[in-house]
Amino acid sequence: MNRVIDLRSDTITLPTDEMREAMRSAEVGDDVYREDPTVLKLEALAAKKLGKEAALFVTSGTMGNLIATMTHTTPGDEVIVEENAHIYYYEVGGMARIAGAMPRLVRGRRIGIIIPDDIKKVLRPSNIHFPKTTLLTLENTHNRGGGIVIPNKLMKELYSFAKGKGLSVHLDGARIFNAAIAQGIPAKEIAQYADSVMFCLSKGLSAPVGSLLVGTADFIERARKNRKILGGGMRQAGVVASAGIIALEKMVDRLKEDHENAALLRDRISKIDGLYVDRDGIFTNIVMMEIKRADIDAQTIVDALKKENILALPTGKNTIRFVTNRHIKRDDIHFVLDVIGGIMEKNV
Ligand code: TLP
Repeated sequence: MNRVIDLRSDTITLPTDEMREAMRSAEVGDDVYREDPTVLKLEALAAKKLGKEAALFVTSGTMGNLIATMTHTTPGDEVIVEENAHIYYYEVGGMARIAGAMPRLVRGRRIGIIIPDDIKKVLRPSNIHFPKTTLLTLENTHNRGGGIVIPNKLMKELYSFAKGKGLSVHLDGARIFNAAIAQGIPAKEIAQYADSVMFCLSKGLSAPVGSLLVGTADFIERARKNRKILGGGMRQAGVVASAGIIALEKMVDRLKEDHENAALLRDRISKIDGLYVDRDGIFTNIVMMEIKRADIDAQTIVDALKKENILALPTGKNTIRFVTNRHIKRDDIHFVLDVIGGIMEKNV
């Protein structure tokens, strides 16, 4: 059977042999008592890399974002969210259901990028009838925005605007290292423009499980309590944290290769008649392809790709997402481009 070229997500990446070996021999203890040396090591490393005082190891990005919202807000508070943000779009409404927070959506000029003026439009003055607005969430890189980076200059502007309005800022930095590599800066230069950051080990960095929430020591202490409420106290979690340490120490720099493969895919797709990919911005390992022909939809193309052992994700009636990752090689990209070209010609 031919190898499957899986471009549905970077979450599909498998742990490396080195990770598996580290997991087998990890020194562990009960992390709820804070006695797991490997978790403590991962948390210290994460805090250092992101330039924050402390970190908390959590099961997933979704849990990290939810804990951040619970920790920054009081139930009933309003949270400012870009309308295509993962935290709003793909996290099962946990912000409302569990944190009890009310999202207030902001629309930018393009998916994923908002500027202070966009937020100004939805900010309310103080009034007896209004909820308290306490938090702004940002996402960098932006998933539905096709892996677009919020340029660091804009991060700075958004952060100082939010602080001026008395808001806390949480960054969904599931792919913050992609944003850092794409801009040629350390991740902590991005993280300085947020009070808390969640980032994932289990995406392009290839760890099997886990995300981290970073912030001030006081914030993380309160977040730890909220993690316990959600059942996220994980006991001998050093088994998986050990892979996370390798993810952070050894897997960041290679993200560049994923970006190069995605850039090739993006450039070539944009030359195929009937297809469109936004190229105006800084992009990373996600390619969001739009179909501009009425006679063919996303599902038809995804089904045709599957017949050639290529997996991609329809994200709307006319959009398909491709995510490059460690298992995708340059030749795979050429093959995928040939197949897409063929599908578009055959369906004329
Ligand atoms: N995103 C997944 C799916 O949920 C769509 C993917 O395949 O891209 N923030 C962002 C920006 C994300 O892209 C994701 C995962 C998360 C948070 C949630 O992380 P997990 O899956 O660990 O809960």
